[in-house]
Amino acid sequence: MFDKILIANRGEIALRILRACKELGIATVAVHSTADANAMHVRLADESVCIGPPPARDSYLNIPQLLAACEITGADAVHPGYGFLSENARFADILDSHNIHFIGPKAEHIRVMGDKIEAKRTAKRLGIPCVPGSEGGVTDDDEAMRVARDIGYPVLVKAAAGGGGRGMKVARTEGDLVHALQTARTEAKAAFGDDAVYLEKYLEKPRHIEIQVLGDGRGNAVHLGERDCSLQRRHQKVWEEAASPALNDAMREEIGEVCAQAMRDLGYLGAGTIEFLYEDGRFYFIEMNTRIQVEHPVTEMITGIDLVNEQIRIAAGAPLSFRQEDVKIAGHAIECRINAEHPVTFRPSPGKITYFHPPGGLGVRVDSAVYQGYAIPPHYDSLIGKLIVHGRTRNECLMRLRRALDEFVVEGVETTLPLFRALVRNPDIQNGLYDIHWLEKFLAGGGMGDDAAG
Ligand code: MV4
Repeated sequence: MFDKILIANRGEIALRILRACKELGIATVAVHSTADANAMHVRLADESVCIGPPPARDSYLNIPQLLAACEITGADAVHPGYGFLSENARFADILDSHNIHFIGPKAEHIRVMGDKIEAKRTAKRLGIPCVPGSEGGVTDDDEAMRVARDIGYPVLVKAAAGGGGRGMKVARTEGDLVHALQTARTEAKAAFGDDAVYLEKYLEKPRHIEIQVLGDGRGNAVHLGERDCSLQRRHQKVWEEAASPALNDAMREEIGEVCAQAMRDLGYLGAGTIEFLYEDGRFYFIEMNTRIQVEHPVTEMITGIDLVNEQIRIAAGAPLSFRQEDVKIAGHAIECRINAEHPVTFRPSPGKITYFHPPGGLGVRVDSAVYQGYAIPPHYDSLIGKLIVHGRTRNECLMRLRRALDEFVVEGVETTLPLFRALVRNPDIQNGLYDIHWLEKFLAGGGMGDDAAG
């Protein structure tokens, strides 16, 4: 096992990783920018190193500084959390060349999944169902038109280097397609330095359902069920839940086993998420994430499995601590991402938290790195914390969530708490009747009512 882990992240995920390390008896190193000198992850770690000025590219993304911090402290492994360097294959390679363990998948798998065309090719080869579309990238317009005619309009042009919704264009007619290809290529080149694009059938009203997997890198892999992340705004997840209101046990087992078998065949190591669009009873692979995700607690709450603990143990060469047949899904969990943003305009609201009272009680978990008197810096994402609630049934979970949201008090900054108080009382949400467009329509249609006045 590792002796000392450097946590190359900040905020609530840095705390989440610290907690897992402490429970494994592993010493911890926090790194921080000058803007984060008073951050909770710095206070709770055994040691800390300042790695640069506030902009992430100069601190949390600064590889030479992170290597120096490992060298100074003698850390033998790095946990990247999510965002920042978590899906940077070069970082994994560089750490390896310095004999420092990267707590994450093999660099080759990070690289393959980072290229959306390669990811889809790999998924298809492994027997994972994919959205109908071009075999690999499309280079000329005639070829694109042939593919589009074949799969039928509407089609979606996606950037190979994209992901998370960046660089996508819908084409509803042949005329649209030529234009969509042109703009998608230009935008992809400007944004990612890679103008490769591919074509997919555009699904009109899918849900976003993702499967959590864990592999030991030696052909053992399991799935931990799904998370429904359909409630998003501008490709930012807002509310995540497990189980998906759209699936039954048989469907879960079927898609889960396809994913677990694919990860066995790939020799996948670590935690991963296989993202699908789900429409009319069918799953369509879109992307794979090779990191721990923000919404991982939802899976932890329904399985009782500590995903970060597993990540650390697997990276140190240990086998998985359980088998597929040991995984039992119990009850329902919902996560709300509470941001320091205006609940209607979503304008970021950094600043000092003058009062902070998180909810508690049975089935309530708050993953947060803020405290009363803490000043949220303007340089990073606006996540204040995640409220995760568990119940024996979805209805119990909703009632408990309503109670927990009403208990939660944050003063000094604007928060998205009022949005969640409206969502938990909404009939569509209560009935689980939503797709990936539901939240944007709710917000555009004045779903927040009088709160729109501010
Ligand atoms: C799609 C799609 C419809 N059809 N692909 C957006 C983010 C990226 N991960 C994939 N995305 C989509 N891909 C096909 N073939 C619709 C979306 C999409 C979306 C997906 C998940 C959650 C929210 C979304 C919001 C808009 C579009």
